[in-house]
Parts: sequence; C-alpha cells; structure tokens
Amino acid sequence: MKHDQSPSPNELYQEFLKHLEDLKNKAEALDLKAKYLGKNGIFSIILKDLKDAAIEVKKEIGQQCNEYKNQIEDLIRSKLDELELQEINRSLAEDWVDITLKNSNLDRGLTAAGYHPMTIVQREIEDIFTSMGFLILDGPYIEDDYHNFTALNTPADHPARDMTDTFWFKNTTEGKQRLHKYLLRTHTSTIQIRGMETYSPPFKFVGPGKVFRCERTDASHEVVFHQIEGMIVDKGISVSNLIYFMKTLLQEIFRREIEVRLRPGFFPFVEPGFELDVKCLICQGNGCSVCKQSGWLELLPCGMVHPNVLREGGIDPKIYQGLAFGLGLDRLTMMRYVIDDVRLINSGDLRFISQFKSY
Ligand code: FA5
Repeated sequence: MKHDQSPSPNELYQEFLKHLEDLKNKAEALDLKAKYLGKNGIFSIILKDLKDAAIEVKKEIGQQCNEYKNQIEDLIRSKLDELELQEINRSLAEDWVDITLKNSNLDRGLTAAGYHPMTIVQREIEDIFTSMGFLILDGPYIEDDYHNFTALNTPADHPARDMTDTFWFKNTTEGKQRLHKYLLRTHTSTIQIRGMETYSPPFKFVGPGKVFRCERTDASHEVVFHQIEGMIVDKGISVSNLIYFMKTLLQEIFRREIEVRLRPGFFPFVEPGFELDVKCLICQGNGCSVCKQSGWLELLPCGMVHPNVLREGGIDPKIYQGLAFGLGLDRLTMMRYVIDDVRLINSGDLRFISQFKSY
C-alpha cells in the first residue's frame, strides 16, 4: 500500500467508524481491532510503507496514523465495555429464575435428590441416642493395632484376631512403648478405647461409622460396611441393665414388636458376651439368602465390658462396670427397608437409592 495512492488515514478512520456502528458482539469488536491495529493491520502496513517516503510525508502521515490509532484503541475499548454490559443484561433477562414456581421436574416425574438410606437410618439412630443422653463420638478409619486389637483385650498372638481379617498398611514404626501398626479399622469398638481416653466415668456414648474387613461378599456380607458402637460406664451396671437396654433400643428403632433371641457370643473385650439376633424381616423367619436360611440375622452383639478393657482405659473395674454393643447398621437398614442384598447399599445404583425418602 503506497501512501500516495492509498486511502488517507482520515478515510480509513471514517471507514472504521462505520464498521464500529455495526458491531454485534465482542468477537467482532476484537476482529475489527486486529484489522486496523494488529501487527499486520491496515495502520501497521501504512507505517511500514512510509519508510521510503519523503521526510515531510513521513512526519505528517506518521503523526496522523498514530493519532487515529490511539482514537481507534479508545473507541474499541469503550465498545467492548458496552457490548459486555449488553451481554450481561441479555443473559440476566434470559436466564432469570422464578423461585416461586413449582418444581416442574417433579411434575415430569423426576425426583428430587434425597439422602442415602444408610444416612437416613444413621441419623434416626443418632436422634434416639441423643434423646437418651448419649454423646456421639467419632473415630479414625485408619487405626493403629493398639486401638483396634491390643487395648480391646486382643493381644498380638490372640486367635480372635483372625475373626476379622483386614487391610494393613505397609509402614510400621517402632514406638517406645507400643508397636504402631496401621490398618483399616475392623469394627467401631476402637471408639470404646478412644472414648475412655477422653472421658471419665460415668459416661455413655455411641460412635457410628464405616468399618472394613477382608471378606468374601454375599447377600449379608460386605467389605466396607457400617456399625454403631455403644458404651455405658457407671457404678452398678449389670447384665439385666444390658438386656433391658437392648430391647428398648430395638423397640425404638423398629417402632413395633420384633422377635429377638439372645445367645452367648464370644468377643475378647466383653465378659459375658452375647449375640442378639433379630427374626429375619425379609423372609419373616422362613429362611432366605440374607439370613442364610436360618430365619435369624446377627444384628447386635453386646456384653459386659471386660475388666482388662476398663483397666486399659484407666478405669477401676472394682468401682465401675460397663456395657457395650456393636450394631450392624447395614443389616439394620436392610431389615428396616426390606433390602434383600447388602451389596445394593454401596452400589451407587440410582434406581435403588432414589426409592428412599429424604430425612
Ligand atoms: C463386632 O464387630 C464387635 N466389635 C461388636 C461388639 C461390640 C461386640 C461391643 C460386643 C461389644 P461382629 O463382627 O459380629 O462384632 O460385627 C457386628 C455386626 O456388624 C454384626 O452383627 C453384623 O450386623 C455386622 N456385620 C459384621 N460383618 C459384616 C459384613 N461383612 N457386612 C455387613 N455387616 C456385617
């Protein structure tokens, strides 16, 4: 483009003003800017071509070009602001939400999100316990050997450790007094120890949460499942308190008469220990895959806290006694909602989960 034949800077500027009027959006504005001011834009080419022109022409045209370039720069900047504002106003006008409207998704048969059945049941049970004056405690999923076994009267060579095979972590460090090996906790009974470390008797607390076992899964066994641990420590607690308390608890949970049976059960951390089974509500006791055709389901093992465990928690068993229980929350949820396979609970299958009401 030669300065003597090409449009003058003023003509180019007038042409630019016409294009500016027609801009519809920010992308067009940026294209126009590039066309006039870009590295290979119209004004850059004119300035490049000036290198062979006479000095007066160079000075006059160069100065004009720079002035117009500055004006174009300013005009494009304010045009971009204006277009941005227009876009915001347009999207506000298009996207506004009438929060007073009924949820049309519900009319179309789609359901609103709700809580997972385990959450619903866990919260109901926590409410029952808090209404009875229990504290709700928490404990870590990654536990040490001491809290999961040793402090619960299950030393390293105790065969009862085999009953709950689990997932161990490779890193082990030699502590001064205790051997700290880490594992995914196999039961919420760890919270008994953590509770005794924190509180002095008398106390009563529950501790819900996930537990982990290296299991072969079936209709009533999962690898990751949920328990809620309970512990009461006070003076003069006996087995009759334990039995009365367990019955009241189940009545509160099921809100109707259910058939239960109590039989001896072995757990190193209780003495005596019991298994409290519930008549299977899936098959009404006739036998199914959940209760392994027995008509009964293990739900609520319990017992009197072993004196060694109380001692480990710094409590004198001659003064205080304790009762403890470990409720299987998944199985309870299965009984409550008549779910015939525990594996559905962690399946994440929306067809399953969306059947449950919110809490
Ligand atoms: C225990 O875990 C003891 N810590 C419970 C306890 C606490 C006893 C306090 C005495 C005093 P058990 O392994 O039986 O016990 O598990 C407790 C409950 O968890 C069972 O009754 C059952 O309802 C549930 N449960 C056990 N294993 C599984 C599994 N693999 N999948 C789903 N639920 C399970």
